[in-house]
Amino acid sequence: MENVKAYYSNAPVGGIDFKNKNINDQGNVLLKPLLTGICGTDRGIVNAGLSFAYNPEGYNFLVIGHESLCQVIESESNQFKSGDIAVPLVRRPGNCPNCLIGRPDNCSDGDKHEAGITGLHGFMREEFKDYDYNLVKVADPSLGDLGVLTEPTKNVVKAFEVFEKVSSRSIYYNSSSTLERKKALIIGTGSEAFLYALLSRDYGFETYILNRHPIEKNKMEMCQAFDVNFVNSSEDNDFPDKSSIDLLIDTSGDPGTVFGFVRKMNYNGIAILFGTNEKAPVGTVTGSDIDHIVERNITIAGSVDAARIHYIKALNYLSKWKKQYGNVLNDMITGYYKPGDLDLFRKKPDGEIKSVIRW
Ligand code: DN4
Ligand code: BGC
Ligand code: ZN
Ligand code: ZN
Repeated sequence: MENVKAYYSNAPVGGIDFKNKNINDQGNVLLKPLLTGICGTDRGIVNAGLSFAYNPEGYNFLVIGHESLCQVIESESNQFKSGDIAVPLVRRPGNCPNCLIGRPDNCSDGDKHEAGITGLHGFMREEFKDYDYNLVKVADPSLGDLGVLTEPTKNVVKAFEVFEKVSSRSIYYNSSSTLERKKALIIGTGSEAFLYALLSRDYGFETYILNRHPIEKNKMEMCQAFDVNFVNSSEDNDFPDKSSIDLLIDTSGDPGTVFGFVRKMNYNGIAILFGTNEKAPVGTVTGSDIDHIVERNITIAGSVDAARIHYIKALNYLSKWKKQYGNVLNDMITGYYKPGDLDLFRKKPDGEIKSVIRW
């Protein structure tokens, strides 16, 4: 069984040999990217701030781009035809038990790969090949360009799966069976933070999104449209006035900020750490912080990536939100750029929620 790669569902046993090959040479579907989203991970790789990223074996470079909306050009698969719109999966399984059951997002030995991030070339190229079992079809034509948000949204859907599992350890919902007046605080105001805010509202949380400076007009308007409250932590030190945060989601990776708010969490609170920032200043956790976490049964969980099911659910959420919020949702894409606009990787454009490259 050594070196045999097994894949879930209809995927063949003995799939990609990762050694000396890359994803773009193999597959039964030829794809052309339409849009590529840019995120904190891409900027981390380009600016040498992500130590876990590495090149494919045998290469001294990595093609980046993991948030892709593609069109099928040619297909030898009966599941796709030319003209179909598809989103490729980022993470490709290794051989651990979680990878073998279709949950490489929960890989138990780290022997997996991520396109455009860890050991596999990504999708920022004019065309590439992939296998049908690595592609999720975008069936709703009304989504249009918003299909490019499938990849970042899938992370959020998985993190809420973590929330559901942890919250089931005790009675977390109100006796009215809802989450009304339960407080969710999301740290950060980037694309992932706004997607978390949308899903948090969907669950019924009273939702707050936070940064340590004011946010631009377009973001304020988006908060209003989504019924989300913005907190500027540099002006409002007292938020929340008592320990009342039921769900804390961090997209900043800043330990000082995270533990500042863990101190303000409610009984049975759940904190999900999602942001990574190797350059963040060191934070302090005190004995009374640990006391607070223990005495209140607070859980702090990490969440990374997502599985195929979360991409499918992400597409359903995006279709639902498109109906609910109309063109406001389109405003999540704050800028279209060309493949050669390299400044995009060094500096965030003002008011950026999601910048995309149009091919
Ligand atoms: P992003 O747009 O850079 O979002 C980070 C946000 O955090 C920005 O709005 C920052 O504001 C804000 N921020 C930074 N420091 C603080 C602070 N001290 N207090 C409040 N807000 C702060 O990146 P993204 O939305 O694309 O991704 C968010 C994070 O999640 C990144 O660290 C990614 O590496 C990570 N990520 C993880 C996964 C996964 O686990 C997937 C995708 C992304 P400003 O500094 O821009 O003003 O699967
Ligand atoms: C991607 C995830 C990936 C994570 C860490 C994120 O930007 O969305 O799929 O697991 O980076 O590499
Ligand atoms: Zn990303
Ligand atoms: Zn694994």
